[in-house]
Amino acid sequence: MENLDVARTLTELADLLEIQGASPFRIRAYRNAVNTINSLSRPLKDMVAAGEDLTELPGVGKSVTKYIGEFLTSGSISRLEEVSAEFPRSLVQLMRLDGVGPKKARKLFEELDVRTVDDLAAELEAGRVQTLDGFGVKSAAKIIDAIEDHKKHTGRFQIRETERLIAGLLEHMQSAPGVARIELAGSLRRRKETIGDVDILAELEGDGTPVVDHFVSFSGAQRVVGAGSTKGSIVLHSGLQVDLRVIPSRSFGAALQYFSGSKEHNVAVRSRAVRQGLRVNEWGVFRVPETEDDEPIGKEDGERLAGDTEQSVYEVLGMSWVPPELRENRGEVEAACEDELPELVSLEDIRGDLQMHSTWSDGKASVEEMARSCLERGYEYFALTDHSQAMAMVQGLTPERAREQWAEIEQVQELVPGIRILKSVEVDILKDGSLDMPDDVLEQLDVLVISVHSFMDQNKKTMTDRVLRAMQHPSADILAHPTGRRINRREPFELDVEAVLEAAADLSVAVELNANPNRLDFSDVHVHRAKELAVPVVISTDAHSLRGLADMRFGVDQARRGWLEASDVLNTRSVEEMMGWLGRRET
Ligand code: DGT
Ligand code: CA
Ligand code: CA
Ligand code: ZN
Repeated sequence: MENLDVARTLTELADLLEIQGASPFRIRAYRNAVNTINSLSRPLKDMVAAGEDLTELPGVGKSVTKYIGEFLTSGSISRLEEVSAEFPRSLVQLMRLDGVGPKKARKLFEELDVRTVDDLAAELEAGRVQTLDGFGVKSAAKIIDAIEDHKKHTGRFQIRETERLIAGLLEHMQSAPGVARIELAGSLRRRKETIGDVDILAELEGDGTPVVDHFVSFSGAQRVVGAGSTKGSIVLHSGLQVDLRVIPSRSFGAALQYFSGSKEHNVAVRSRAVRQGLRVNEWGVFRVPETEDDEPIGKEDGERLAGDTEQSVYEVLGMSWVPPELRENRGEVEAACEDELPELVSLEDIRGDLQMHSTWSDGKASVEEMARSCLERGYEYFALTDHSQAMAMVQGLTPERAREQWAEIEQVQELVPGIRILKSVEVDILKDGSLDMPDDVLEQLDVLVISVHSFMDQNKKTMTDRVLRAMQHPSADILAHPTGRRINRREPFELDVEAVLEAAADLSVAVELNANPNRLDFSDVHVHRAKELAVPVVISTDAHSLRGLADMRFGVDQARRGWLEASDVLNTRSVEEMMGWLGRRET
């Protein structure tokens, strides 16, 4: 059992209790415990085995400790079984749909016997949902959209989720017999925002059976899909599939190249090879042998030219080594042939973080804690961007509270002189494109971040006009999470991205690549276009806790997928250069 399985199950319990209408305090307690579990660096099962007292963990009480114990030994929680006798577990999926939530999920279940998302789709189609108290045509339309989104995404896992889900397996594979090394391939190596399945390669000469046996014996495997002498496949409890291939050293580079994909990249590489009289496969690069008749060619027939390393594979084809993030057949094959690949931005290039929240709005840490944590990360500056007052449910800043916060920032700046704290607000772009803060406050900010959080169902023209109007504000610096998408949860809102990027270039407004792996907004394709239009991109974590600051690497990965170099990313600049850019509109 992985910690993530425990967290998932406790979340399910909290969700079902919410549907049942249990005490909000209890539900909150379970969710707090889930947060703690998600940030643990050690497996709970090891902690329990070592006799540690889990109630000493923040947010973990007696009952949660009991549930964890039950789950680790039996794979289920009796309390969850009880509640699910009353409300089926499938209602959890239902309540997570945009526009549904716990109360409506319960109502749908009690009045229409809706148990699953499919049931709900059928009832909507039949027009029965629309007639329920508190639903109506408009909310039905919203739910229909949400179901569509939900269907599109089932089966793909967020990249962070994937990393967490396979952490235990990778550790398990460290003790596989005779393995020289383990590498990740596939979409995970290319750092795609979502992952279909995980591909793992193990380097080994000789018989791979013991390695595959070790792999399929992993305790987190729910079932074994297949097991042979050179490959195996398992499905984890979460439903995530993992494919293992065992590869001899002479072919390891070729296999890594092949299984890293993408398929489109590989096709382009291979057709280039064919024109050179060469053959590339997962075993190596070979000169195509002259054959009599139509004799079939074996996998490793012909003179072996390369294959032990990836570099050797690309080199023999006359190409530079291509960073995995670029392997999508978006021009990287041609660029690699001309030795014109970009020098991609890296995490070490980042010198500041320009979006984060503190306890002044919906963040969990104080200004001082955020400052010290950013300093520890080696940053030269950061912007504190609590929400504005339109976000009432998270205590968004009124003008008065913004000023109070500045006083605190000045105090913290004295306590933590090693890092420059930029005064900022993530100001809501209101329905009509005006900004949720008076100009006299906006003018005094060091940096102004603007973003849409409401009325996301506007049509494309209305939304685009709204965003363009906001960008025209003379204080606007950064357009944050520009499309509002939530990966696997909410589609981007309707927006003319091209028009927004052109305006950004004209108005000298930067666009954000929100590094939170739930968002990654702008996407790789969008930031690539930003680069073409010379629009500066800011990679920001939008952290709501100290831990959230660590999300920067996901943003950098996405930026690399968008071909960005350090010079394309605003927050690779030094504090002096950044202050210069922020003063760009002053004479
Ligand atoms: P995913 O799993 O949907 O997130 O995406 P990938 O790229 O990991 O795809 P996957 O797991 O089906 O295959 C891993 C890599 O193996 C893929 O990126 C390229 C290579 N590959 C698999 N099947 C084929 C194929 O039919 N033709 C070619 N050229 N390459 C393939
Ligand atoms: Ca894959
Ligand atoms: Ca695969
Ligand atoms: Zn936001």
